Amino acid sequence: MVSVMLIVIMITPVFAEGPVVLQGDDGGSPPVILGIWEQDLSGVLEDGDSIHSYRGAQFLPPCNGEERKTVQFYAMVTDRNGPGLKAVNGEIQQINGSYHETIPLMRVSETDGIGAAEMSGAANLIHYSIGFSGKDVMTALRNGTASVWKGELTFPSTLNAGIFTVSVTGTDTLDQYSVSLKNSFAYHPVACIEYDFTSVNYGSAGLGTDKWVLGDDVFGTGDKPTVRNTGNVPARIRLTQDDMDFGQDMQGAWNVKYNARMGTSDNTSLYSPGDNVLISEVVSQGSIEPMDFSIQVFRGTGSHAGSMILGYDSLPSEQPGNDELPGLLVPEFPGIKEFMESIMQIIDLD
Ligand SMILES: [Ca+2]
Ligand SMILES: [Ca+2]
Ligand SMILES: [Ca+2]
Repeated sequence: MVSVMLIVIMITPVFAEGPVVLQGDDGGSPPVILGIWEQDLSGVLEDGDSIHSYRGAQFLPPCNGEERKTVQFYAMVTDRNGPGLKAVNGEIQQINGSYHETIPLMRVSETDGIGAAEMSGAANLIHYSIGFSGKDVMTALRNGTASVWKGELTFPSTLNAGIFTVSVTGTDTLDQYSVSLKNSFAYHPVACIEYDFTSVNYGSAGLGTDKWVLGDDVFGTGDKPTVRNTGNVPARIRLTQDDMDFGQDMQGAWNVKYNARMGTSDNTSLYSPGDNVLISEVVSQGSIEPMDFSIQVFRGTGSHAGSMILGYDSLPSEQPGNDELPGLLVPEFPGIKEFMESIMQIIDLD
């Protein structure tokens, strides 16, 4: 009896190919998740860290209207049963959030799997199970003792910014579960402010009268100004206008004044040319708000045109506790073209 046990122990290394993990018994040992990662469809694997300065994945909202955010989940799995792996599942949830999804991962072809693993490994995205190196895992993928599995999730761009955890588990044909492997990714806080107007036409007005252009809550009716936020944190609008060449009087007072308000608020911001105005109302993520603008001319004649510059400040996430989360970096320059937008303003004096 003792000698038989010894033979088993000695034989095992003789048949071993590659890392120790790939050895098992006749199928009775559970699968092992060797490594997992997340990537997006941006072409650079993670649009929140395109040069891969930070370990793991950092993502941004698409900032493109109704477009949703898609994240792909990959796992590299081994089991002595090889093709007898039955299922691989991912559980994704947001820390301090209500978002919680469980998705199946499907096996991808060996060629596709190896290609994806090489790219994500080079981008420092992969979280390996303790005891396994990238080299171990690549060897296992190449000799066919491990396989790559992939799942996908698409969520609204306006989902709160924050940290998401990913937990992947595999099952073999004997219904034995692997230990789950956990990772996390960041959905970076970015407000995506979009306007449906490229000009504000005050029309014709008399001197000294307050002439308003009223917005609506329909995005796409540019003659009635509207702003929306398709990002994942709230924002406040900033704006400044030039003097449309109305100039100043002898005492240095401007010959024109402006006013603006947003949403359903009665709060208005009265300002002069060159003032940097911060609208007090907040554009929440996912909301569509009307913007109203007015002009009052004290001295001048004829037609005037000028420019208005619109910008915004991102506000902290509405997600409670998100400000305490580690590793949630705010991109210094998110590369959003709407960050500052210059539009035309026009008026005809009666
Ligand atoms: Ca097994
Ligand atoms: Ca990264
Ligand atoms: Ca509109």
